[in-house]
Amino acid sequence: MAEGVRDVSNHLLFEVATEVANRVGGIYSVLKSKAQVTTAEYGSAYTLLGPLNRSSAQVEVEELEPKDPAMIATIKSMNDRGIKTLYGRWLIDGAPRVLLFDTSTGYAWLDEWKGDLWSVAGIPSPPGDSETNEAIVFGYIVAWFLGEFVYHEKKRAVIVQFHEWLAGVALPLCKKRRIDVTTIFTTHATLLGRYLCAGSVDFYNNLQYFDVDAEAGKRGIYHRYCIERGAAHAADVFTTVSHITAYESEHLLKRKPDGVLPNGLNVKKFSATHEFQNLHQVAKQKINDFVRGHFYGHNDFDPENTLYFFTAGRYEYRNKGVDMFIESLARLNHRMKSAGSNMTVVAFIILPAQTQSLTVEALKGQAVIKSLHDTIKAIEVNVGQKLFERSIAWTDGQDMPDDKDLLSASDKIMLRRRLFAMKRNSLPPIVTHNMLNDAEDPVLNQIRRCQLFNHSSDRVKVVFHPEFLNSANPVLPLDYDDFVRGTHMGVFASYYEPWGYTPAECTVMGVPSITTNLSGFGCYMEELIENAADYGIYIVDRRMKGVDDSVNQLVDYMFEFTRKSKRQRINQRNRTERLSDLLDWKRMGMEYVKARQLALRRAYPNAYDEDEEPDFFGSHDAKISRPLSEPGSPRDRSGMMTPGDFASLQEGREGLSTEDYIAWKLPEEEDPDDYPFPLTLK
Ligand code: G6P
Ligand code: 1S3
Repeated sequence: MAEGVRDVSNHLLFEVATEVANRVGGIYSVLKSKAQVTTAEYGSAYTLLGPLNRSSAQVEVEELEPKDPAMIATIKSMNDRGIKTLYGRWLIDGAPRVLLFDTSTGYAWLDEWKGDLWSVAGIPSPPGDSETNEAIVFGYIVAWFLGEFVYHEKKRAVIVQFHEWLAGVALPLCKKRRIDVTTIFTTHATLLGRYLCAGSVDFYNNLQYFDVDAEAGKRGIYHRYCIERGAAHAADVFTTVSHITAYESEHLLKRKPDGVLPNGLNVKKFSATHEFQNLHQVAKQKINDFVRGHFYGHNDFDPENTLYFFTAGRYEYRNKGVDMFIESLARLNHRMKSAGSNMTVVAFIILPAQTQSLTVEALKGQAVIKSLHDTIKAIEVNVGQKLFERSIAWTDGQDMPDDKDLLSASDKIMLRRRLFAMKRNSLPPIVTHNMLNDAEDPVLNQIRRCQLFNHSSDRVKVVFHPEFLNSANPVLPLDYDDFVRGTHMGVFASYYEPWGYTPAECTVMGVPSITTNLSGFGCYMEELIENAADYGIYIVDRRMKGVDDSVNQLVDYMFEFTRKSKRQRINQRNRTERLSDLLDWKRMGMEYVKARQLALRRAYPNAYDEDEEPDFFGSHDAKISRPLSEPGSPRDRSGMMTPGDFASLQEGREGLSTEDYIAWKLPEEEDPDDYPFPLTLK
């Protein structure tokens, strides 16, 4: 097919990733939350390609018959040669089409493909690395699919966007085989970055000096690194998720990204502010129930004066800043005690680790409180009944029914039993599960070192829940989103965080969060808002400060937060939630649109009137300025704005123009005094 013949305006889009309809981590969140805006733009011209994970696809995908002739012919041809596929609709907002390949049906060719990868791309693949084998088989199947697809589909241009190295093997193949598609590679982290940061190197100050091949070799990931680097270089357009990861990619992958595609969220706005505040209250009650059970026998702190902080994410102890979080909790505890604070902080650490089961103690805690609850309910009925009978029988001149006579002896015995069942000789536990490796677990060891043992005198209590949350959990029966809503603050002190969905999710739910200027999200917010802390976006400086100073800054933020009144917390939550439009895919997705425009331009320059390529990474120094009003609020700047406004892909001439961007205006502030719900204020 001659260059420029394909129809670029009526093009097709494929996105390739290993987390399509298969929840593993951040890429699943990207694809799932973005689906709505992408299908709104492309309709059935958009298909996601991924490996088939049967158990997850059973739940998330509804099988369909393909309608597009090229799709039908390609799937049939691959099925005829033994590759099993599942074509269908992903059952999420936007309902995008997905084509999932059963990679197990491609392993017959594994050795042949490994040899080919070495000869066409110089990428080695030593034996015994099943993750790499899977990436190779998936990559070859995707390249096979794309090659056949464009053979059948001769008219329309095809854009293929690949996410992360695990889906990147097809990229050098597309290039070598000259498959007539245009490609984008988006990396959500770099392999070397993740490994180096997890160790004890001064990563950011040495980025330009690393001997990348040697470092990858030392860590046994040279072949994986080759796939990642090969993918970055073979793509027509190379992008990443934040500026900090762009800088890292330039040095570690040796290609400067063409642009930054930040991650958005599918923001669902409530029509009134108080609705999300009510949800906070409802979810908080559920966390209160858990806390009462977990701390049975030691419930000497008032739920009204208790704040819930949490951190959550992939168990990368140093990269996700869990080390810094625990250290800062110990210092916060000391600070609150010294200041005679009447507040209590319960800090949750939600990191999936290897566990055997819930502990007996965790289960017992909930059971003990439930029995107490049931007993008191029964007593309530008895007392009510007695009071009613005494009142009916009452005549003028008699004494009023006396509350002392209302509790019967058997009620008292029942109550005594429950109270004695709550006696505990040990301290409330730190961890809710039996860990497979309790003695070596870094989180537990750090908690031991800092002696955060949940003593009554401690103002900071710790609960480590080493499993993802879900509403069927007998101990903490809440889904993650509901849990987040019920908390007061998320703390994500990351050292390595290309984007960071966790604080972004907090923001759209109106929960303040602390993040760092080493996370893509933190840098994005810092760029955009001068007075971010007023909006519940606290950013710890981990770039210019030493570790000790960063910890102290984190402690200051948390301590100041404990001193806020309820009204201040409510106001701040409103402000935080008002930022959520900033993170909506409706805005963030513009960078994806620009990347696709660029990919088309690069592959089919003849399809455009002018062949001058836009200026990538153009810089703007625009920033939402400090508010004129008191207290500070981000003011919409004059002109328009997207995340790309501060250095990312520039629009092509006949692509997007600035006028296409959505002007961002901070929603009007709602006065809490006007809320149709009672405020119990201090
Ligand atoms: C929401 C609810 C209020 C509740 C408040 C508690 O705003 O609508 O009814 O009083 O949350 O806030 P707090 O920060 O104490 O959890
Ligand atoms: C990566 O997942 P992670 O938690 O390993 O990709 C995410 C989605 O782009 C990103 O938010 C996160 O920072 C990266 O680290």
